[in-house]
Amino acid sequence: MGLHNSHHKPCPTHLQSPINIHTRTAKYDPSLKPLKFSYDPKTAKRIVNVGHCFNVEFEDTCDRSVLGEGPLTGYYRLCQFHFHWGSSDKDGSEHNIDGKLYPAELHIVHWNSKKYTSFEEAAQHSDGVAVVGVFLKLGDTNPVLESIIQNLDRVKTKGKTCPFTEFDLTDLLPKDLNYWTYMGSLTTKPYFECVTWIILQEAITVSSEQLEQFRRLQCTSENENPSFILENHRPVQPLDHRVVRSSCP
Ligand code: BO1
Ligand code: ZN
Repeated sequence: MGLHNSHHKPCPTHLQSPINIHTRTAKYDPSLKPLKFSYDPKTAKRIVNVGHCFNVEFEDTCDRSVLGEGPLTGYYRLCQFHFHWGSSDKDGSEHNIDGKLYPAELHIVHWNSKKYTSFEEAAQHSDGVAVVGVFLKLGDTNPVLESIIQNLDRVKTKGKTCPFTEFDLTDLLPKDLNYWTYMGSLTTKPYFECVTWIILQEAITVSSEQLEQFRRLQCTSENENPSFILENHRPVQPLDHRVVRSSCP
């Protein structure tokens, strides 16, 4: 009795992120629509050092900056973006592409404001959150990134904030908006399985000097012995039965 059930017992963490994306196994889905970014530069608010990274926060009390279409049903409201990086330029991204890591990865975080009233509520549902991932590859100094990095000495330690307004996030995106998509989780605590991941296939550039500025941020508060955010990327998690879909053949 019950033996026939033993090979599909419930698994509490089967939709975790990040993952390795095996590009040849990703399935082209012609029903996937192009992404529709509609960001208002006036919703940019401030930069916060949260200890494990820095968040660039946006006003998210109304649908002024939203992401729609793509794999999504309805519109998702922009709330923040942040980066993941590594202790050297050899690694740092969370998602891997065919086993390869990029030096950093941008995450643009949105929540389903049609169905839920806050990020915290949305994060408890599988259709609650949409994160756009953009890889950073080594190259020339990125001038748009530079406008953010210029402010990092004002949020050197954990808990510090500084105003950051009038920022057009669409300027940070690559030209080609083709993507891979799959269902997964937040990559930090509380690791909720609430995320429609949308990983852009084209990377943007970052210079080695700019990555060095990320590593100068401190995970400690002003009154503590300084310790630095040298790396903040989670290792890849099992894909299990999930299928990664591609917006292009
Ligand atoms: S990520 O994009 O999967 N790396 C990710 C991981 C954790 C969060 C967001 C994105 N955390 C949440 C916090 C909330 C906060 C929200 C928006 O970010 O748990 O407290 O409101 O900033
Ligand atoms: Zn992230």
